[in-house]
Amino acid sequence: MVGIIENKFKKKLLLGEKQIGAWNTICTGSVSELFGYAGFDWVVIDTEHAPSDPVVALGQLQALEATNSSGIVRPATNDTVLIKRFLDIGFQTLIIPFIQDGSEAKQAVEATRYPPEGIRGVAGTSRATKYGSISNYFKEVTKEICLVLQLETIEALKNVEDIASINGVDGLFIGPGDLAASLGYLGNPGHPEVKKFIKDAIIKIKALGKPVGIFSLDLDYAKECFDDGVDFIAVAMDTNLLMKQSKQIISRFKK
Ligand code: 3PY
Ligand code: MG
Repeated sequence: MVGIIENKFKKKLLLGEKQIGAWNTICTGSVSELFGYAGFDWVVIDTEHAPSDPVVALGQLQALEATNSSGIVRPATNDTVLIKRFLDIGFQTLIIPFIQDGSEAKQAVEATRYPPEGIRGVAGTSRATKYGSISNYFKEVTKEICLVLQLETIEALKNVEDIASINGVDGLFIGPGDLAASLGYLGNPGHPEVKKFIKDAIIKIKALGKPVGIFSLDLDYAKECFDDGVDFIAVAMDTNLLMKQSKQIISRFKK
């Protein structure tokens, strides 16, 4: 019998250690482990905006586990059954998109908890329990689960106090792409009005005592966000890196 697996990402979050991450949308373990070996603290295995599902994400998580990087899954939606499936295959940290209010936050928390605190279904020999080898899994699992909720609309930020007050919410994550759309600046997350809104949101979330994360491929802006108090930032995405680098190479040879 073995003990519960420590959630390194959550531990660092609680210690206030800043962490940088990568967004993995090319759904293969090769890319996940590449990001891990490159040295990112965490990697989001995206299934919201990527052609993926729990079967594919499992291979990506297994690949990442050979590195020092923490695997985080983003389910396509705040769905109890999907969340259960990702937990059962061994994800400990989840980032749930489009949380709009306290009741949706509560629903997400309950999906990650066994009764009586929640409604997670029970599987005794899942991969999460090392197929029944983790003796204290049911008792200890909650403290190693890290639930991050994405706030990406005006509505969500209006309800940020309610969302943050739900017990079991470990962190909040700003989605600049969707937030920009919600503010009327579709495709322009770098617009000054969006940045101003985000800055205020960061201040609000920090005042509520919650760790806050964000996604930004603009590295100067990402550094500013760190200075403003953001705890974890995704600063790279596989498709973006490949496309950018490919175009740069081609431009050396073709006008
Ligand atoms: C967004 O920017 O909307 C995202 O979901 C990515 O962080
Ligand atoms: Mg989004």
